[in-house]
Amino acid sequence: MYRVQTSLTLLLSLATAIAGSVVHHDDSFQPDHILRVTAQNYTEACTTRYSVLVNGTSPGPELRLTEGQVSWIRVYNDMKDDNTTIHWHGLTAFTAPFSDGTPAASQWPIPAGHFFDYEVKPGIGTAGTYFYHSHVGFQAVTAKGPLIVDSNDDPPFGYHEERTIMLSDFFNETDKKIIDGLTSSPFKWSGETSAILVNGQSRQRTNSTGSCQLASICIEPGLSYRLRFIGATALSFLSLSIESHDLSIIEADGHYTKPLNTSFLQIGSGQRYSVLLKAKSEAVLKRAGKRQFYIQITTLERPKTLTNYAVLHYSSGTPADLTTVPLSPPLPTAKTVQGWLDHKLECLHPDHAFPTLNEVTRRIIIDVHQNVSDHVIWLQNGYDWVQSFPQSPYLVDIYTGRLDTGGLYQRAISQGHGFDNITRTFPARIGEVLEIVWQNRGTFTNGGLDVHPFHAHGRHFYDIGGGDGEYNATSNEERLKSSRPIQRDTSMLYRYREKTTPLAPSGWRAWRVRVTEAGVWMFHCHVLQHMVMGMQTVFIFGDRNDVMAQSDPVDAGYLTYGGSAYGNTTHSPVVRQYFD
Ligand SMILES: *[C@@H]1O[C@H](CO)[C@@H](O)[C@H](O)[C@H]1NC(C)=O
Ligand SMILES: *[C@@H]1O[C@H](CO)[C@@H](O)[C@H](O)[C@H]1NC(C)=O
Ligand SMILES: *[C@@H]1O[C@H](CO)[C@@H](O)[C@H](O)[C@H]1NC(C)=O
Ligand SMILES: *[C@@H]1O[C@H](CO)[C@@H](O)[C@H](O)[C@H]1NC(C)=O
Ligand SMILES: *[C@@H]1O[C@H](CO)[C@@H](O)[C@H](O)[C@H]1NC(C)=O
Ligand SMILES: *[C@@H]1O[C@H](CO)[C@@H](O)[C@H](O)[C@H]1NC(C)=O
Ligand SMILES: *[C@@H]1O[C@H](CO)[C@@H](O)[C@H](O)[C@H]1NC(C)=O
Ligand SMILES: *[C@@H]1O[C@H](CO)[C@@H](O)[C@H](O)[C@H]1NC(C)=O
Ligand SMILES: *[C@@H]1O[C@H](CO)[C@@H](O)[C@H](O)[C@H]1NC(C)=O
Ligand SMILES: *[C@@H]1O[C@H](CO)[C@@H](O)[C@H](O)[C@H]1NC(C)=O
Ligand SMILES: [Cu+2]
Repeated sequence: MYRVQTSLTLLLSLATAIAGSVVHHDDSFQPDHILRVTAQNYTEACTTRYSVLVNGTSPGPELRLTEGQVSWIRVYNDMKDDNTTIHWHGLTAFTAPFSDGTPAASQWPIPAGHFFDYEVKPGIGTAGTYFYHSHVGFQAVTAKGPLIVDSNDDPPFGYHEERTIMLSDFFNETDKKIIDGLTSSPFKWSGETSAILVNGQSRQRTNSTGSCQLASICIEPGLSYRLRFIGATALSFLSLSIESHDLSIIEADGHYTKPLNTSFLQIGSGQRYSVLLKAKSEAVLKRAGKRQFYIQITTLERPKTLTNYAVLHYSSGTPADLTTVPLSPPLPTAKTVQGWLDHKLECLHPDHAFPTLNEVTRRIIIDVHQNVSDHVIWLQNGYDWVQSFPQSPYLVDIYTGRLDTGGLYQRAISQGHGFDNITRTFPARIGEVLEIVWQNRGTFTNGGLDVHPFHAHGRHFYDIGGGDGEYNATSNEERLKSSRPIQRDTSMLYRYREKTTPLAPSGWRAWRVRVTEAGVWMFHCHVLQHMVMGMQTVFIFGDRNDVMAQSDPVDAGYLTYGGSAYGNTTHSPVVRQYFD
């Protein structure tokens, strides 16, 4: 299974030999940004809930980074009894090896009372819309915030101002109660989202008791806006439209696109879109006799549809009315559009890096289905993956030599699916081009189906489409002849029907990925409930030599839980500077 290849002593001596880049982040060190994670009672949607927060609010503060520039982000875990990590969603190929923020995969979590310095360097050309969130348990339902990458150059589209619109779910139960229910026998579902929050705000009814309000997005007549939508829901797949306003999509998951006009957006957890919105003129507003327009947001694919609102408000002497909630939806109630934007959205600039079928070295089919026995779990090729599965993080095990990456690759290839069932990982060699197919199948044993927003850490994938039934590479290749796939980091696996026969194929989503960055990258459904129920996988790119060559040996302080790379009140961390 695991084989010790190198002693820790050797690693330590190597680290000493190049000690120049191992630095003590003592009192003189100034991080570029600081985030403080707490757990406390917090009120959203007129309801108080014990929640994990960043800087005392949900969402936490917006972070702005500049492409090509190194940022150190210090994350304090101010909780009393829980671990945390922060993941830079969408930026993950641009973080130092231990900075991806995935517990059990790329790092030991930050223990209570400790802090960790994340080193992040967004690549040139990655200016766009991202977010940060905890990757521990169910914390990301509240512990998250917008992350915007700016460019030193002007954006390729003109607009006067921008607004960030972060969408999340409100669940009334605590994280602990939700996780306990999802992992217990008998199974207890979390319940459905009780509110859709826009920038942390939601009001369910005009007569709701409490001071909660609808979110207000305030704009000026005549100006043009870039609206940055961030799908940071725990569960909800949302459809969103704005009364009397059309939108023009210009960015998806950090990639500029050719403008595409639409009357609505369909946003899964983990996805982001920027749109241009042309504000109405003063004269048009006068004729219409109104200065505020509802943003109507509807949950899709759930047993019960929830419709919530926010307000697009044209500033004037009078404040917006943020307590009147429509009794019935002013816009038609949205239905799922299967394969929305597939083969339609195009890269703004021609992208010559798309891997053709000839370049594909391996196709990996990942069958996903729910399995109901004493526990209800989600399986990938017959196996679930949860944070408690590995005894120590894979990346740590690669550095210590506990994980034999050569043997791992051999096993995975010989077992047929490219999956190693001992470590529950998909290893790949640098230079490979993978075609990865997520194949939706009916629940064992009742045939139920669900939709899943699949997210990849590491280098973004080229999305080569989705469809009903079972993946057919030949017919998909025909389809690709007339389209230019774009890169994304999250795309939807649809279900096409609510139920089928057990294990029958019902929907697929296919990606192509160039294996370039050595490291440990989570590929998972972004629905927090599904993650807790096992819907996660781990890709290991490169072997031990690739990982070491890329990053040099690390200080031993990264290799143990609460090690010296993790600071606390009496200890300043010993940190390896990766980029500078
Ligand atoms: C978070 O709060 C800390 C102090 O509690 C502050 O120093 C820091 O600037 C805040 N972070 C952001 C991104 O606003
Ligand atoms: C949070 O509120 C609950 C219920 O009102 C209460 O029992 C608990 O003590 C509060 N926790 C904290 C940390 O204030
Ligand atoms: C925190 O993480 C450590 C290391 O993975 C683990 O042993 C411990 O149980 C975790 N603590 C909690 C409260 O989950
Ligand atoms: C939220 O949960 C608490 C405790 O379970 C319950 O008392 C309360 O009624 C719930 N509130 C809503 C709005 O569902
Ligand atoms: C609030 O309004 C809803 C209808 O929107 C009604 O069903 C409910 O009884 C009202 N509640 C109160 C406290 O008036
Ligand atoms: C898209 O919308 C913009 C602004 O509303 C308009 O100027 C443009 O002509 C539209 N493009 C197409 C292709 O319809
Ligand atoms: C799937 O469920 C069946 C019973 O319905 C059970 O026998 C089997 O062990 C389960 N598989 C896994 C991997 O849990
Ligand atoms: C891995 O798969 C092989 C071949 O299907 C099987 O014999 C073996 O029991 C599996 N091991 C584990 C740990 O699941
Ligand atoms: C796959 O698609 C090709 C081309 O459309 C078709 O000829 C072939 O029969 C399909 N294969 C299966 C297994 O359906
Ligand atoms: C702080 O970190 C140092 C070095 O890792 C460790 O020896 C010490 O026990 C830690 N203190 C606390 C309160 O955890
Ligand atoms: Cu899912």
